Formats: sequence, structure tokens, C-alpha cells
Amino acid sequence: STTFGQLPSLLLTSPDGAQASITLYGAHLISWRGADGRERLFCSAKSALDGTKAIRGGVPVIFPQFAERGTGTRHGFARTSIWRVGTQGLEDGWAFAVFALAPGDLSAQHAQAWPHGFELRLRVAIRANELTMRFEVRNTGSEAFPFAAALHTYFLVDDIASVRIDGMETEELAITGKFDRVYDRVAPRQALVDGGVVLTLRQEGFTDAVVWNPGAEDAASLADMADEEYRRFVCIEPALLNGPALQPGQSWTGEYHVS
Ligand code: TA6
Repeated sequence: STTFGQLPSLLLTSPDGAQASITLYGAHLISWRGADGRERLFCSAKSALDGTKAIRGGVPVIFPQFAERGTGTRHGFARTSIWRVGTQGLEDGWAFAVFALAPGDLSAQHAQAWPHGFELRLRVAIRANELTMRFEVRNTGSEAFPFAAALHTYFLVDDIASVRIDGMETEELAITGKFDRVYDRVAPRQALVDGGVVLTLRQEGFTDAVVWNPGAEDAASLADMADEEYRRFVCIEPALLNGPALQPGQSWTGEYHVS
């Protein structure tokens, strides 16, 4: 283990040279380099990295609420809670680690505001130029609860103006300014085209997706983002926005695969 900024974090290295860093604060994947050595995730130079505010970049885990769609904390408490590290190791050439969060890990304020029995598990695995994230929500209580979940992935791009996204809309999607769109029921496979680089994105369990870039205008009003940084990322987020309530003893799993 190591630190990222001031945050305790875990470093994963696969035998073929892929690397990832995950902070325990948020079980937040903040850096992922494939075996080709290229960083694939954006992180703002102005991001808080001391646990006082959610990290601006990487892959924030959104749970149990998406954005303002609820009465709780914006985008939920998972991204600002300190997770526990579970199993880690190597499996078929993949380096992996599992992170867990349960009510006992929450601040008193969050635990009170969301009084449900639950256990979250996030498994991050890397190999070659591939990343897999598996997110599991289990209801350990005696009452059903509704929830939303997303992996709010900030992909590092060369230039937002030349980015194309395939598979989200019927036509190829280009981003020409502020962009914030929710897609209900998306195709399970998309492609992010950034100049000569094509990333294939696959999602399972997550039925929906969100695409976001603040554009110059909104970026200027974000305290934790430098003015020109909006050019260097696009958020493409597998999400579950209107799922059924999770019954006692049941679990839901969403998986994201990037290559
Ligand atoms: O997923 C898109 C979104 O909900 C946008 O509306 C945008 O505000 C973004 O997330 C970032 O939210 P945050 O709370 O991290 O500033």
C-alpha cells in the first residue's frame, strides 16, 4: 500500500505490467495504466486528495443515489466513505483487489440518513490493456431498499473536440459543448474513439449510462477543476438509475469492462 496525495491507497500490478491505484477513500480507482504504459483516467490537478471532498477524476463509485435524484447526499456516500480492503492477489494473469463497505464503516450522519442493512463490494481487476470493475450490492437487512449506482468514469482524452462515442445513440456521438445526458436502457457495448485510440466499453447489470462533460462554462464554476481541463476528459458512466428495490437477502451485481 502507498498514498495518493494524502490518501492511503493500494497499488495493483499485473505480471504483464498493467498498473492501477485505488484509494480506500471511496474505493476510488484514480489511475489505470495498461501494459502499454498509457494512463487512461483523468484526475484534476485541483482535486482534493485529503479526504475532505470527493476526488475529481478517476472512477467515483456512486451509491445509493445518483446526482440529486433523491433526498440524500449528492451522488451518495460511497465516494466519500472509507472502504475496507478484502482479498487481493493474482488470478489467471489478472491482478485484483476487493473493497468492502457496510453501515459500520459510515459516518454517523450517513448511517442515520440511510438506515439500511447493506454490504457493498467492489472488485477491481487489471491485465494487459483490460480493466474489469465488478460492483455488488447486498441487502443484509430485513426491509427492501431502492438504490441507484454508477461508476462515474473520467476517461482521459487527448482533445474532447475529437472524441466520438459509438453505441450510445443511433448515430455517432460528438461533444461540442456542455453535455450532460442520461441514457435509459443502453446497448451493453460502446466504443470511445479518441484520435487513434479506441476503447471498448462493456457493461452488464448496469442497464443505463450517463455521458458528461462540463464544457468551458460549467468547468469555470467547478472549484476543483482547472479552466482548460474539461478538454481532457469525458465521463462515460455505466449506471443503474431505476432498478427495482433490492429485497432482503438479495444482491445485485453490475460489471464494467474496458479494453
Ligand atoms: O454524471 C453527471 C453528473 O451528475 C453531472 O450532472 C455533473 O454535475 C457530474 O455528475 C459531477 O458531479 P459532482 O457532484 O462530482 O460535481
